[in-house]
Amino acid sequence: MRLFFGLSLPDDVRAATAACAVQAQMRIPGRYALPENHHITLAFLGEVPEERLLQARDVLARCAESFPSPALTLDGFSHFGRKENGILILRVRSEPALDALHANLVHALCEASLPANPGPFSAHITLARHADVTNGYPDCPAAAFIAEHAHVFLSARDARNVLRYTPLHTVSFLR
Ligand code: 3AM
Repeated sequence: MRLFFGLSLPDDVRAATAACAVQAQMRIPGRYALPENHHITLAFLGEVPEERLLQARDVLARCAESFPSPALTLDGFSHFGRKENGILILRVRSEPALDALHANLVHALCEASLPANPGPFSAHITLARHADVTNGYPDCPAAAFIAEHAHVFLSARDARNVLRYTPLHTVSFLR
């Protein structure tokens, strides 16, 4: 099973990111993600045997329980890669910064002999791939929330071959 660790968005924030994506589509061609798939990746594992899922959850739980619930702010559009064919994202600011959590997760995954992609890490929400941002970005209203939970997500295609990110396990941050 293909797994990653991440944060889900509260309904009002997801509505805001969906609205930003609608605005962006008028100016920025690309392959847009389903709004229900909008999320913040903390660490990407990749293929993990099903019998190791609970070990992956325990790694996330141990790292999250010592990390204060992060306060997150969406910080406008940006992109990774080339302007003509890149990944359209919303930048995410976090207090405390998620970089330390990402580094702890990668370290703990390696210690548990689970796969981990070491990065580079930059907190973001992916809106579209193969995006052409040469005409610039529209405005995106600010949105903020506190994440109290993190999830082990399954990345899998459904019966209609649509990619879905499904939270399989939920763990709590330090309050
Ligand atoms: O949408 P974002 O960027 O948050 O890009 C993939 C997505 O993140 C990333 O994992 C999330 C769920 O699929 N991803 C996919 N393959 C990856 C890889 N080989 C990867 N991240 C790092 N290495």
